[in-house]
Amino acid sequence: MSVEETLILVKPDGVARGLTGEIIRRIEAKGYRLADLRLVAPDRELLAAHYAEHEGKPFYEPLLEFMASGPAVAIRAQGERVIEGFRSLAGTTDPTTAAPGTIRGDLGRDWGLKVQQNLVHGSDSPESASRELALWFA
Ligand code: RTP
Ligand code: MG
Repeated sequence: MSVEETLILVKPDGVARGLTGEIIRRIEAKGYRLADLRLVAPDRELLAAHYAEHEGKPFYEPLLEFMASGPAVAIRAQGERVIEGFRSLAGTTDPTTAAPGTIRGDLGRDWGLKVQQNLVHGSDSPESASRELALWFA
């Protein structure tokens, strides 16, 4: 058994579109446990720390602007191999190519949207998870 914790975010587009419940339903249906949950209006400092690995990339500024556009729901989720498992539930980064059955594949819209509007975030390693959980649940 490898019980892990991960940070899941329902990004501002997911909250604004009223998809928080549907996304949480999928997380719970998979059997993951919600250990903590909060609505957060992230400030620039939090977003810059969260996305430090992307600083300098062309999509960095639009990404921070989008993430500051409205509240996000931060979730501390627990489960066996939840880090990889949630990323698989989420689907590939770009919703236009994400597989059906995934959150981004089923719920992401394919016109008029930027890649960053992909509904959810999930930590990509145990190190990222502990770093990101400390930021969002400070
Ligand atoms: P996440 O970190 O949000 O779970 O998503 P990810 O691993 O699939 O994507 P990552 O490469 O870490 O990128 C972080 C977020 O930046 C936005 N992005 N925009 N080319 C672009 O315009 C572009 N590439 C990435 C997405 O919101 C992505 O989730
Ligand atoms: Mg990532």
